Amino acid sequence: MSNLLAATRRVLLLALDTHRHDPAAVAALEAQVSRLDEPLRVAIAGKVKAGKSTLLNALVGEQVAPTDAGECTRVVTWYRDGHVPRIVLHPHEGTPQPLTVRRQEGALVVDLDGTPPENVERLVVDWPSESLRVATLIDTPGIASTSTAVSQRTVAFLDPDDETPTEADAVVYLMRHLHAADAEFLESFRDRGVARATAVNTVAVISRADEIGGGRADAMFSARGIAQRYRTDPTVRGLCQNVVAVAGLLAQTGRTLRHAEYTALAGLAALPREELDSTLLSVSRFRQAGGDLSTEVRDRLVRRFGLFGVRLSATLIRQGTDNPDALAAELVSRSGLTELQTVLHTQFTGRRDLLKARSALLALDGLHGPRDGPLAREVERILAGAHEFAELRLLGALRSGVIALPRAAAAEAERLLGDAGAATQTRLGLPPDAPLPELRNAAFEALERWQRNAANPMFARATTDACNVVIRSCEGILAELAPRPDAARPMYR
Ligand SMILES: Nc1nc2c(ncn2[C@@H]2O[C@H](COP(=O)(O)OP(=O)(O)OP(=O)(O)O)[C@@H](O)[C@H]2O)c(=O)[nH]1
Ligand SMILES: [Mg+2]
Repeated sequence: MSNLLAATRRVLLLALDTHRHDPAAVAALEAQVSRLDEPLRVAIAGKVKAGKSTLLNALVGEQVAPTDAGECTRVVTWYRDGHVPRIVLHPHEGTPQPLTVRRQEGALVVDLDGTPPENVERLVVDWPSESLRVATLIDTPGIASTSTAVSQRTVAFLDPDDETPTEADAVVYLMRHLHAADAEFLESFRDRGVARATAVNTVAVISRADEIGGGRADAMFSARGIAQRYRTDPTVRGLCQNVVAVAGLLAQTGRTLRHAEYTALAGLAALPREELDSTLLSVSRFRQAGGDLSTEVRDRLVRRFGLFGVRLSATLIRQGTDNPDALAAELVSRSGLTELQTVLHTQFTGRRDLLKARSALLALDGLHGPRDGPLAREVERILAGAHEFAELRLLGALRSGVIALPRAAAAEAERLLGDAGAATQTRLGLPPDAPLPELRNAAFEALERWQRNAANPMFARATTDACNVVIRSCEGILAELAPRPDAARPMYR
């Protein structure tokens, strides 16, 4: 376990002792202690029908989240790794109750068993899944919906301004385009506590990317271009860590492709090209087209692949993708899912301990108690002492433009602070297999460069302070790369 997590656990135990006469506080603190050992909690948020549940399914690789209109899309649902499939409904009041686990056409069916959605605090789905072992995923109801009560449930769940501390350690925020409401929403869950004004725990996704530009063949290319633009946009940079374009439907279907679907698509691919192109101009044309496939099969294909996905699959099969596995892999690779997984890995799971510690300290911060007692001092000591938090704060400041550095220097600072990933090689901008001497050299050069920056008399005080944080990161990297004097000694005696 990292030092930071160990320190966080100590301070939670100290808090437990301080609040031992307050049962509510004890329960809240005990939950925080066990949360430290759990997988990271990642919430999927965004507007109604942004494609949240579909993307969640794509990440899990199974259809566990209901994606059509239905009451279950209106409650917060947790998906955790578990030995046996199980669904438990947690009402706002009363005891949790198990629900029946049922599958229909390969998709999990969730039935609230008569409980009105507004009475449900959350659903917890346990599902055996490799993907969920790394992170628990939380599907949230759409925001800015016509039903404001539903929006409020999501905002209440995510917004640290609320009385309750944040339940999620990180957020994937989906948007189809950058509407004003999206920007407002991102603003609304900017940090107010530990890492003020950073968007360290948010990744944005341009969702349903295949629909961009009316679903033309180059939709994904355009979507990647838009993501790239957002990534460098100063406002967006201040709100989230990264922006990725993903066609969740392609990814979900790719990961759950069935043999019969491949066969149907292969049949379409065998049609004369002009005939196929013309039937695929619109959903209604495609539904009404003659040929071997029934309307029902065509409907299912459109639902599962989207028009873009049907077109793409037929093209791929024509170009030689001659089996279901190859088609599935191709769909996933074109969907942008792999890119998102990489980003989630470097930005979230790679920073697990830091994000966990941050959530726990936020929760402690929310507990009412003396601000100057030993507990408050201990929290302060961790916040001020842990260099990871200094890095986080500076990243936030750099991203939001509060600290002015020349462009190239700012980019290097962000990299050294671990913006693109905390691994030493990534921080130094070198490939993962770079040899040790090269890594050391690069680290020394970076250190010297930032020492010179720190001595620059033209820089404002805040900028010089920022340089000192980067220097500290360089020193950390060098310490990491130094031969350890005690390396030969056994770890335990
Ligand atoms: N073409 C296309 N359609 C998509 C994509 N993702 C989702 N959809 C469709 O959009 C509709 C809504 O998808 P969901 O995944 O249920 O969206 P959601 O954000 O969970 O919706 P709510 O929970 O009701 O707010 C469904 O009909 C999906 O099939 C995508 O990447 N491409
Ligand atoms: Mg949904």
